[in-house]
Amino acid sequence: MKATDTITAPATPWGEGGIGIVRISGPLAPEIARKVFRLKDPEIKERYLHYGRIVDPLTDTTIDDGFLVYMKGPRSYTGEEVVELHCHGGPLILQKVVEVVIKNGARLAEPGEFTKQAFLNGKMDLTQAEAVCEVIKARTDTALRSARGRLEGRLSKRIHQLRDILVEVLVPVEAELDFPEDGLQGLSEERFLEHLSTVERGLKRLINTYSEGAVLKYGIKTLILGRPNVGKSSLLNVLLREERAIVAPLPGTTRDIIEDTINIRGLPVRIMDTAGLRSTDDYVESMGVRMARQRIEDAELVLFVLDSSVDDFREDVALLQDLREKKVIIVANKVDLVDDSTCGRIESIFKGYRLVFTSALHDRGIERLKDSIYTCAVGKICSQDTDPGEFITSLRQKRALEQALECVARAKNSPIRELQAEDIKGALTKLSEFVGEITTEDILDRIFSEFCIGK
Ligand SMILES: Nc1nc2c(ncn2[C@@H]2O[C@H](COP(=O)(O)OP(=O)(O)OP(=O)(O)O)[C@@H](O)[C@H]2O)c(=O)[nH]1
Ligand SMILES: [Mg+2]
Repeated sequence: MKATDTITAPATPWGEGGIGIVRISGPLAPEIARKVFRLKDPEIKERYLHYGRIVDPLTDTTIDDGFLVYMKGPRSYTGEEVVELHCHGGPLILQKVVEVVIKNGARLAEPGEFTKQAFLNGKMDLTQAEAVCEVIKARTDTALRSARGRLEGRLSKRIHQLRDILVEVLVPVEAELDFPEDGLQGLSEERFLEHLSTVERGLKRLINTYSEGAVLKYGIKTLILGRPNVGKSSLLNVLLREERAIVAPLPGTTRDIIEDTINIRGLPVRIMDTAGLRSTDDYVESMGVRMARQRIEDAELVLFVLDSSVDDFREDVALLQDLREKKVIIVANKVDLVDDSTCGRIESIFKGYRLVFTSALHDRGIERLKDSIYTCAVGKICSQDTDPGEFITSLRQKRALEQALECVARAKNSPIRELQAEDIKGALTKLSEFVGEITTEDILDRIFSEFCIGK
């Protein structure tokens, strides 16, 4: 992207709504606004809501009436000259407004390009830019709190703290390299190692937040699998607290994949009910079974449901063989129909598995199942004192921190000062990459292409 480009896109979703906003950002924004917006006021004022008409200046036809707001750069979201045109929220209107803005000098923004401008203009660092998308996509309170924290810069602050410690130790190390006779001026060897250990611990702690951060961001893809009639759809309904899927006493009821999202202790869980696994002559049902099997590879967690009241679990055991690579929770359903000794037998048959007894019909064991899903997804229950605003959420972030950690560990153990200095500098570089002070076009493209148009 050239810094001089003026870009435009609808900032509100395509669809029908009371208001639709088209954003223009770049040096030509005020000039384009003057061409396409007829206002009653004598001139465009900064941060003032002007009423007027959006027109095609070539034909002088009115496209819509609405408001114009001008935010003078750098005091704008992107740091550039920004104009917003607020019109009626119809897809055709938005399309026409964008077209006329483009005809008068702007180009269509790429996904995430407004935020990319903001990043390039120093309005936010890279972790904050990534958090913009996460705030928009958050589906649970915890996910939102986590993303808001990063947007406010809490994760970046933590990284800067670690970096400050590294700089503090690098200065005397470099001084010693220049003046070996003076040693590590003002810093004992123990303090030096202590500082490096503090950074090491801080990095490890952040790296460990990835499993929680990533599931908060993406949700966890959970597949309900099992033989026909074991109560898979009943389980989906009781987890969702609504009659989402048809439940019937006949095997082979569910054919399509039924998907929804539930909030389990703040975790967004994307849950899919599937057709009962069996070989069948029914054409449609067999398609459903095939679809269910195809989803296995993609699933991050499988709730394998079985009917506790049957005598023979050999088929369940066989089906579980295909799930060896997966995180599995065995849901022994219909526990209302069996006694304790049967439960014991089931426990011994499925020893080594995570197992929860439920009755979807009588709403029993469901809270325990939720706990089990939560622990399985994030590895542990989120403790009260961890701040989700400091969670890392992307592999990019995780890699940078792991590489920084390797450097710090090497520096701690290296007997040679020169190498220690190099490793400390290496760790500093990785932390700079983390917050985006050092970056490449390639990385930026990858990050911002995840955004939607207009952000
Ligand atoms: N007693 C008892 N019956 C249950 C329980 N859960 C489900 N059922 C009953 O079992 C039957 C099948 O339930 P579904 O939820 O349709 O089972 P499914 O696994 O989705 O079945 P398919 O879609 O055919 O594979 C229904 O009659 C349910 O009412 C339970 O916990 N206890
Ligand atoms: Mg079903």
